[in-house]
Parts: sequence; structure tokens; C-alpha cells
Amino acid sequence: MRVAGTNKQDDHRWALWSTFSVAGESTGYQLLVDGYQEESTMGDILVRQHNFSGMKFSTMDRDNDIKSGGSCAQDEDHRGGWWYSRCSYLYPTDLHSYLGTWYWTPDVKGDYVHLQQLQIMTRPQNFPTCQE
Ligand SMILES: [Ca+2]
Repeated sequence: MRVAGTNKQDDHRWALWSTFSVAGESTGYQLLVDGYQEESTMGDILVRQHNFSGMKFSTMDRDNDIKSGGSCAQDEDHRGGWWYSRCSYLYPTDLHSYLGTWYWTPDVKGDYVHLQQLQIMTRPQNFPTCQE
């Protein structure tokens, strides 16, 4: 799984995880992300910062997050469906695309960075790659 982002200063960064899966309906479409790759130029925003791995998918009408007394998917800004743990600053399906992270730089919990773009890409582990 690869995530590519661009911040408000037009700095592009990416991060790679070796494992990505979404389980079936009976598990609530539980997400598994693991194996952050050290060569990434962006920090581990999915697991280290936001703890999305292991979470069930939440929707407007299905609260599977760990925020008590409320639903991240239903928050005032109508953030939409995602594998929320607590409500944090990364809402990839938000109508307003409100995206932010602390771990823009690997291993540095820096100032909050406001993203203007975030791409999430997946492919099978045995996907053929070009060999030199
Ligand atoms: Ca909740």
C-alpha cells in the first residue's frame, strides 16, 4: 500500500506499507495495515499516528470507532466513511477533504501539516515489477 501526499507548500512525500487487507463483512471490513517501509519519505501516518490498522469501517449509520458518545463519520462536518479509531485529523473521505498529519517527516512528530492532496494506492503483493 502506498500513500502519496502533497502539503500546502507543494512538498510531495510518500509512504509504503508491505501489508494491506480489508476483511469481509462479518468482521466489519476490518482494516489491516502493517510493515511500514523505512525508505518512505513520509512518516507512518496510518498506523503510528492514527491507529487505523485493526479498525472496522465506520459509516454515517454505523459507528465502529472507539470514540465514546459519538461517531467520527457523523461529525459536524459529515466526514464520511473510514476506518476511524479516534477522530483525528485525517479524514480521507471528508466532503471538505480535511487532511492533516504530524508525521510528515519520518520518525519526527513535527508540527501539524495541512495536506492539499492524498492518494492511496494498493496492489497485490505478487504484482510484477520491472527488473533491471
Ligand atoms: Ca463511537
